[in-house]
Amino acid sequence: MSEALTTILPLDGLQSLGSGPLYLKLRQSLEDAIRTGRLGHGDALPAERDLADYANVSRVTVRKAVDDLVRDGLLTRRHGSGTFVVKPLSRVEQPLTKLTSFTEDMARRGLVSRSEWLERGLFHPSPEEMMMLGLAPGTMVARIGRLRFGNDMPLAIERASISAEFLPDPTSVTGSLYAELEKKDARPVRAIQRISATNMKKADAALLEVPIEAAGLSIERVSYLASGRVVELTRSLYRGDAYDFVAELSLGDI
Ligand code: 16G
Repeated sequence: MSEALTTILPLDGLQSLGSGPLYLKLRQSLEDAIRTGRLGHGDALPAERDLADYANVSRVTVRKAVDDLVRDGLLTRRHGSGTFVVKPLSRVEQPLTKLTSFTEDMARRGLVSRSEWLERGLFHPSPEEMMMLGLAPGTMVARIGRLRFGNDMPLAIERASISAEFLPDPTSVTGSLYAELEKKDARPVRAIQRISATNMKKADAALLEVPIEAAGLSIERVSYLASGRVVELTRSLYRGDAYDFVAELSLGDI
């Protein structure tokens, strides 16, 4: 085993460390390495087999220790690439009074935004899309599904439906959806947003790199043009540990 690993994880004598299950001792050693910074945020954990050999424990023990740390949000498993130390997030404060786009929100905070595509194309609308977007029979709907990142941190899953009348070619959206709609004079000017609490299901948790059942914010945004027509129906799932939505209240007439 590399010398670096012995400095990062001084596991010698794990077996002789007091009583209690081995996996808890290994968990504790890994947690100490993370908390003291010997294992840095974003660092990859050694492969399960290497860790088992190194710590002289079974792979089942390693898996249990790692599972525990994944559940507690200190480690994250990325499909195909391994297990990593989670980077702590500084929470994003999002005012609820401005109709801004994700790209603008990130830029205002000095974060670089990017997206990974989950879905992008023209589809026959669902009955709900027909109703919400006020679509005439026979018209198509553009669907834009994205995993959205701020400084390479997955922050939200957004699935937008837009009438094909306003977005006939969804592949034209390469960056900001609102910038693309603006080009077509169809950027929304008003929106109603509904936010509710949720717990992440397995697939969403994996995309957002959080433990299953982690807290999330489920957001539905219905956006309107000045004419009153609905232009966008977007369902989003935001990481609960990354976002604070802030509303300003004032004393109005009772
Ligand atoms: C925001 C909106 C979303 C909109 C997107 C456009 C919320 C909850 N959602 O994320 O409805 O589609 O911005 O962003 O705020 P874009 O112009 O960067 O693609």
